[in-house]
Amino acid sequence: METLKDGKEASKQEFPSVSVEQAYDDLKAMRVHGAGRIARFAAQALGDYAKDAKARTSKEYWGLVLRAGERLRSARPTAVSLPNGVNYVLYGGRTSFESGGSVEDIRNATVNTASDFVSSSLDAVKIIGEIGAKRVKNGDVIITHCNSEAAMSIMKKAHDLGKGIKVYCDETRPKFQGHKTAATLAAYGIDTTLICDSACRVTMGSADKAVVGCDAITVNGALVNKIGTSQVATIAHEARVNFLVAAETYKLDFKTLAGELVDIEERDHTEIASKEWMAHNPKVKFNNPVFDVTPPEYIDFYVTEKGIVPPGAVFSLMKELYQYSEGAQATQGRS
Ligand code: RI2
Repeated sequence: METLKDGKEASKQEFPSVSVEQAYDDLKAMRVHGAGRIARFAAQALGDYAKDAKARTSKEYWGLVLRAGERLRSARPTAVSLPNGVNYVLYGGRTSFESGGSVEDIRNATVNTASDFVSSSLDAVKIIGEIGAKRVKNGDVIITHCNSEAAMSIMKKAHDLGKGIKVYCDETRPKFQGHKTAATLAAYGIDTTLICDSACRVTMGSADKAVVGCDAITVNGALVNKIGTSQVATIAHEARVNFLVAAETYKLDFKTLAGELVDIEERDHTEIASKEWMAHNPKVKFNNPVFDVTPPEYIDFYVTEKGIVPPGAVFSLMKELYQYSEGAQATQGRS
């Protein structure tokens, strides 16, 4: 526990307190990554900003908070957890603003909602582990992709239950987040093997399940996740290996309900070739999309904190949770 300025004690924060601009830079440069982590990081930064922002009127104060939220939301386009997390925090402040709250009322509502979001996000990852681990059998061999806290929560819980699992992590080029997953799972005591991405098909022959994380879920139940996920899913489908997706419900992409497509982030080309190599090969062009789309037919089910959700049930879940979306707030004249 640490002691805050006002003398109250608080649990240690997951991230250091930073300004909105610093948070934007950290998100953009992927110094903080992982869909759940970036949502919590942005929610915390927005809550911290709301705590200290100075304004004479409620309208002025709320305008500052909205602009800070907009800045954070724009840092990364694909992982919908980021705008959803920010929108959730704004939902609290907006309710107070619209009911005529004072600056202090809106401040408290925003700060409290930010902290609610962070704690419910951490709870969701834990619950996903508990639910997902029930679907893991003793001795299962699992293949995973990239670095997902929610997916690892399932594997860690299965390990805690003594299920004796073995995990293959692929490297996940170009940023090699699979190395982080392998290091984390091995340190946790799980039998872990790192493979290169192109060894996925060879390895799938001995796998019982593929378990991956999620950056966004579309209205038709498709998964948007780190580039290469759809290859893992296609290979799992071919080998009749179950494909499970660990996803908190704030990864539902509500704008797909209104017909919009998910914007796939294209990152710097130096992630796939050095500047020196580029200079030696000036005729080569580069593409570096960092997410891809796995169709619902290749997904057995999503493991969410609300339970198991088959891809065909995503539409109903979106409707149930729509009130928290940016679209719902805009429709109600709240943006
Ligand atoms: P959790 C990551 O994106 C990966 O694509 C991972 O599968 C997904 O977020 C979900 O991660 P990035 O931020 O929320 O590394 O489960 O681009 O941790």
